[in-house]
Amino acid sequence: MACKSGGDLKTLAVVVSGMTCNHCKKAVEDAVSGVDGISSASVDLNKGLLMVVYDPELVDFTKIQDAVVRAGYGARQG
Ligand SMILES: [Cu+2]
Repeated sequence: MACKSGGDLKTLAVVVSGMTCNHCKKAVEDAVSGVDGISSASVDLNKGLLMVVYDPELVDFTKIQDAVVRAGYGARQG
């Protein structure tokens, strides 16, 4: 491929702890969405799961985890 942008995006499931309501859901989604290389972040509040679509050349799990922790929640790889 000649074009380097729009590379292979990956999907990651992150188990997020400490979320109790839609405010928490939005706080986590907003925090992770703001990280460079994140294409989309959506929380399933019932499952306590964050689904992240990301560019592995720009961001890794540690950076995603940092964003979740800064927002006040816990994160581990699911
Ligand atoms: Cu909440």
